[in-house]
Amino acid sequence: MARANELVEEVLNEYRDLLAIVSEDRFKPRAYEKAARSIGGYHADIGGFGVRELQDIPNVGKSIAEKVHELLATGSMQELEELRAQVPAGVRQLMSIPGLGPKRAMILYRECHIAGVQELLDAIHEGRLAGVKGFGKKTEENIVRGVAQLQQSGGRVQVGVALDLAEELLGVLSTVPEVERATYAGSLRRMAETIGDIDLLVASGTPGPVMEAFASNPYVDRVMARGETKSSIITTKGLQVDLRVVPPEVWGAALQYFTGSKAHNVHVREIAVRKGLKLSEYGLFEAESGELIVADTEEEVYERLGLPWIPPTLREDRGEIEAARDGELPTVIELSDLRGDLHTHTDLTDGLAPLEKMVETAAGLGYEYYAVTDHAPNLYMQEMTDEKMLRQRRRLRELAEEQRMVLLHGTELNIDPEGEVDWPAEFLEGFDVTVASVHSHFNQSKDDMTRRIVRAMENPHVNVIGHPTARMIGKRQGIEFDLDAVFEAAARTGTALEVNSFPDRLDLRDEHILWARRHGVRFAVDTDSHSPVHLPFMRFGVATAQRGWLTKDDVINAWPLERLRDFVARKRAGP
Ligand code: DGT
Ligand code: CA
Ligand code: CA
Ligand code: ZN
Repeated sequence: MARANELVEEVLNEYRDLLAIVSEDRFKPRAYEKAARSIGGYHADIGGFGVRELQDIPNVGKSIAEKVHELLATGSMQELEELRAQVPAGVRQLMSIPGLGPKRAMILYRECHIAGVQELLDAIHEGRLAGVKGFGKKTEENIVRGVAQLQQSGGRVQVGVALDLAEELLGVLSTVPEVERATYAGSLRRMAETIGDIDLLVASGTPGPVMEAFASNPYVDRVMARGETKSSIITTKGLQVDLRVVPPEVWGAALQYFTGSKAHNVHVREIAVRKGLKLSEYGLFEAESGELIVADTEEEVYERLGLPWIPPTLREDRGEIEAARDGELPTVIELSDLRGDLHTHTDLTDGLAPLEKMVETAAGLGYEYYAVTDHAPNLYMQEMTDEKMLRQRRRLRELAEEQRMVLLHGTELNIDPEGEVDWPAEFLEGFDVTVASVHSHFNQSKDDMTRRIVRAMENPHVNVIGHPTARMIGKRQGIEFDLDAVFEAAARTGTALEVNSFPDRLDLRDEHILWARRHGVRFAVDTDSHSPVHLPFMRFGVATAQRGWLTKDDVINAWPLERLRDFVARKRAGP
């Protein structure tokens, strides 16, 4: 089962939202938000925790600990139930529209009786918001745009959410004795950034008990369709899951078919047709005679078509089939190629765990080096100072002596509207490596934004541009700049572009990576961890890098330490 932490985080966030809607107190909702985040990022499962232990978690005081304990013990929270009774669910939904806060949501409900996204759109179109305090023309336009953004995500979920659920479901299915093999296919196996539905594939000679277990698993909200070898359910979180059961001897063909993408499959099938063959989920057949040729493994299917096996993350018909045919498929980077993480935080700024805990967890992942990159002073709420940074550096150097892993002292700088960063060269000199990111002024013109980022990359002490487009999947579109100009400058200045592994960022995204790669850009696949539980997010960054066709040679943190240090030193030395 999933950790209690995630459930509690979700419930506290709901409580926070409802509080923000009904109460004038600005600090209380903020306290719940912080507690939710700390609990979500806490390294241990809080399932069996008492009030005392809960209070050991950062940002969790006595009163919140008691509420969480009530939730863990009884499955609900009295005060949350009371708020739910006061505020219809649709009002909270209004808050999720980018640009519409809790106060406006409450005004809409109290004064216009609007309690849902569609009702709000109708009211805008009918001009019913004219004259309502706080809803000018400009606000209305922002709302309409925000709703469009929300609907674009169209019920798709982040890959991380889908992967957790798929693994839980495979756990359930693996307990059925009749199951010989089970895996996920579809967009999840291709590790697309968002997932429409989960496709599970099972090999079994006796589908009956498999279907039974699937239809009655604890995550089912309703069963949409149930057949002998095909079923679909909707889970309690609203996500659809399709299951197909196939005979073990056609596993490879079925896996190939259900992994997709559709475009990739169409192209592969054309190749089959040209060879006088027919490819389906049941195998590769002689077209004339209908005789089965292969079905056992994906490798055999591809081989018989004259192709090497193609990694699922590449199967988007973006040239991978031609490359495979010509023997030019890249050897894409693997998780095991990563030697370190170059973008991580501690509780010195907005991280949730102390330096020691982060380092210990990273060392457990087998890294050769690890950079700590807490926020620099211009992100004011983090209250960073030179002294704090230097004190952290001393502590890090001490810790390094007890480690086999090399510890690098870095920072995440803020790129200001002109492209300058926090500290002068003399101070930046003291860091082993730096990340620089856009954290403010997201609405500059495209030209200004391009100049801003290029200027930051021209700084000899900036090594990695963090989450380059600053998008938040399903929430924020991301900044716009001239891609060619920025990618060209990255290659020219010896600045790596980040592939941020956080599942709600995945930034750069796959298409941008493909594009940047053609300019000869180097990349850093980093987690931007704010807690030890974020460190394993590296798998999402690696998958995104694969989808952008990166090899380990393209990625600076897959390099040996000496080569990485040389990358930093060369830029500092100048042309
Ligand atoms: P999603 O669910 O929107 O994130 O994307 P997919 O790729 O998982 O799409 P889905 O769930 O509709 O289908 C799963 C795979 O099954 C798809 O990638 C390829 C295969 N498939 C489904 N329908 C067709 C079809 O009509 N033709 C072909 N060639 N393949 C199909
Ligand atoms: Ca799917
Ligand atoms: Ca599907
Ligand atoms: Zn960061």
